[in-house]
Amino acid sequence: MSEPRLVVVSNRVGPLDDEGKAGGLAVGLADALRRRGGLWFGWSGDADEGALTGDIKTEQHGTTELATLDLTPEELDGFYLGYSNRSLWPLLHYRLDLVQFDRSFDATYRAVNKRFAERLAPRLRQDDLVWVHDYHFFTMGAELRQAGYLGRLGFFLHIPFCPPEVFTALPASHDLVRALLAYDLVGFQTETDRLNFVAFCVRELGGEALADDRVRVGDRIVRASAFPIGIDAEGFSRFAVSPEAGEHEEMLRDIAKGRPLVVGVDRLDYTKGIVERLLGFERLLETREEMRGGVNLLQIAPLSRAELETYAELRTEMEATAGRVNGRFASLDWTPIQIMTTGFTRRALAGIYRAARVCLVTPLRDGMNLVAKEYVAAQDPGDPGVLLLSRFAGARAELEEGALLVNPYNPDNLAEALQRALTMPKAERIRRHDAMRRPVFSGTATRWCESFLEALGAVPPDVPEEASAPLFKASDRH
Ligand code: GDG
Repeated sequence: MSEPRLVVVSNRVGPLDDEGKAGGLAVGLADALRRRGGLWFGWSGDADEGALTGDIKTEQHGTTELATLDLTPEELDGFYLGYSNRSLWPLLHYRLDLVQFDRSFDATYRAVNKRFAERLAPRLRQDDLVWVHDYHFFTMGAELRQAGYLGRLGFFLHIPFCPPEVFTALPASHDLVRALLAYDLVGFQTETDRLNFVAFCVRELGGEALADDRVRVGDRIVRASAFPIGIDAEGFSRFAVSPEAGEHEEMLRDIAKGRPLVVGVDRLDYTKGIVERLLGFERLLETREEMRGGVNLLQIAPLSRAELETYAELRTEMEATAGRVNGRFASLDWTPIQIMTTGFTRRALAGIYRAARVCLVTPLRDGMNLVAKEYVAAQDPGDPGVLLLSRFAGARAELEEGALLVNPYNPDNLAEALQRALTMPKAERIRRHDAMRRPVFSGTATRWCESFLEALGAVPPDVPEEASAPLFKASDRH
């Protein structure tokens, strides 16, 4: 029997190639779709007044179809910038201080989930595997059920799931988790996130934790498991020895004039702890005179969500902090911190990682953090660099044996770990890198997809055998 068709739903769709400047989610998913084909459905990235009556835009790439819808300008504000990124994103990253609630955001979020589900449903077959991604689409599964889809439905949350004590601050918290229970399988990055979700079901909804990762709420039984996302480690390590990577590596080594390079690579986001890491670097220079003039920090921070005030403020704060530290410590032939807000190709990025003696991955909270894994994959195993990793990154669960774990809120701890990394003997660097290579090269993006889809495929379909025809005969052009 042939494999069931894979249908992926995520806010942004594509790119399918691995060369783009896409964020973590696209990097992982593109791989699965390139391999097995299917349908990838989501937002086009465009806002248009006529979106409510507009056609689905489709593009065929080999065996994969990309299908997208526009948002209206009001939906862009309420669904994407509003509920998704002003309410859910900070909340799930434990940042109650930054959360904004607005009843209109909430209504628009649900309306977009419903509209997208109603447009997708006619294209579904009952034997598909439908895999919905991330916090933009918590209620999509329940809406697909409403629209008549009975087949297998999975959901994966790429960002953390905060403890119930934090999540209940959201006025609609109960409704959102109940909506999640419409999925057959709910996946998280780590065991911590999974347990937070289960605790919500038990304490807030009167549910019960069952064996085999299952949870029961009323008459619904759902499986909730951790599936840590990975990268295409072999592919990325090949990028690191490509000519383009080599040029970047060489250029950085020339500029550094023998000084070790410390690198940070993050979308400019307050969850990534960029300012905190600059303060840790400042503390290093402040307290260890011998480091002055002897180390360079390169922070690559491509802009994201620039329409939101908090992100614009963060950019100002990052630049001001770097400027202040540079003003304080620079000499005629040395500038301690270099900030870049433009992105690089993935090959160039791999070369930059390889040139760096230390990589700073210091999020205040992060679902996984793929940069940590990319850095490991890009190293020369015979002379690798050191990963400084936040204890609050999901990647900690797999990499803590080899990384130097840090508390990003504590500049003294960052400075101490930086000094240790910069002076670490080669044998220890090799041993630590080796301990991280194993999980990075075995827990790949492909493995992540396979294990999620295997678990989803194991859910008994709720549909009769013959029901593999489209759900509705009507065309979806309405
Ligand atoms: C979410 C979760 C989870 C960065 N700068 C450039 C560039 N990047 C790429 C990195 C990496 C990706 O962006 C960032 O991935 P992360 O995992 O670090 O973070 P988020 O974007 O916040 O992703 C996260 C992820 O989803 C997957 O589930 O790990 O916790 O927050 O791949 O390399 N890529 C290029 N140029 C750049 O300048 N080409």
